[in-house]
Amino acid sequence: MLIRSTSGPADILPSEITSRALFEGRRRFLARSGLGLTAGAALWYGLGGEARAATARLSAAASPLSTDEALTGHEAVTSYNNFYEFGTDKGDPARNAHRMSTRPWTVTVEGLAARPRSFGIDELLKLAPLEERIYRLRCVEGWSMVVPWVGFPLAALLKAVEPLGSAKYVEFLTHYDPEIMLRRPILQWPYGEGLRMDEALHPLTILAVGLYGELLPNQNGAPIRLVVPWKYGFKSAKSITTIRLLERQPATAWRRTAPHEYGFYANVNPDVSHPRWSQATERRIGEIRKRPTLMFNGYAEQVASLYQGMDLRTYY
Ligand SMILES: Nc1nc2c(c(=O)[nH]1)N[C@H]1C(S)=C(S)[C@@H](COP(=O)(O)O)O[C@H]1N2
Ligand SMILES: [Mo]
Repeated sequence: MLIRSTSGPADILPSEITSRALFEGRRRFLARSGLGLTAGAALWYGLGGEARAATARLSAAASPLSTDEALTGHEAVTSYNNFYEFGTDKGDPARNAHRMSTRPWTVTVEGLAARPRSFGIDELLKLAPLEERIYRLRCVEGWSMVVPWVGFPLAALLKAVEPLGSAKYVEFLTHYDPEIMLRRPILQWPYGEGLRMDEALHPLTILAVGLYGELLPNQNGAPIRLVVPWKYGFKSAKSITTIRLLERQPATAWRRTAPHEYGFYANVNPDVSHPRWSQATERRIGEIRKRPTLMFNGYAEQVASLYQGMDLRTYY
């Protein structure tokens, strides 16, 4: 359930703005007590020079698939980003992504399905019960975070369009607007990613619409992005507009650019180095000492069976 205030800043009392500490404390309490999560928080957008307030409360049930590791702070999660359309420095997306308008927004699901169709974003927010999924995110660059996403299984959306038996892969294409995004072809725009159908239907694979109980900030891929926790971050395409069901493996943005460095599978694998650096360890944002990287980012128990019999050096 999503409640959005249509009122302006004058109507919002300071007491209604839930502080982060309070939010976290309440979330922990709810998690401990086994109750569903009802997170309240207020977002302040700096738009066109004047501050505009919008309350965006996402109500989501705590998922048993969450990790209980310490969360990376909200500030780091929303200011240390990769979203190359808005620039290649970690701070660029937070500086520039406010230019993207995320309402109205449509996601078109097309290709090999019995009922292909488009979904408005508000429809997607109600498609399935929202859950809070606390997942590790590991970037191929060697840093990692723990993020409290709010979202729903991608499988719920795919089932709604009834994939045909011939659909073996799912392609994701994201928003590209040269008026507000980089024109230099650092990657081929729009950003594309892909999953095999069994990966796409896996219960760990979600479409996220929020984090920390709030609607997604633009720099994190508003209004809807993929999160595939056992794969490197680059699989988790942001600001999705098109989802295609295909018979053949789609091309993907990073693989097009550097096929020897970025494979289709992109499973977190400490045994297979990136050609230019090791993937054996990672630095959790906020920590100094590196920690060992776990196979499938720690989700081996749930996903290793998907890759049985595959040589993970060939299919990296
Ligand atoms: N559209 C788009 N999606 C993207 C990217 C991008 O450049 N463009 N970067 C990817 C990479 S490399 C990572 S590590 C994650 C980072 O997600 P975060 O900024 O929310 O932590 O987003 C992924 N999704
Ligand atoms: Mo990444």
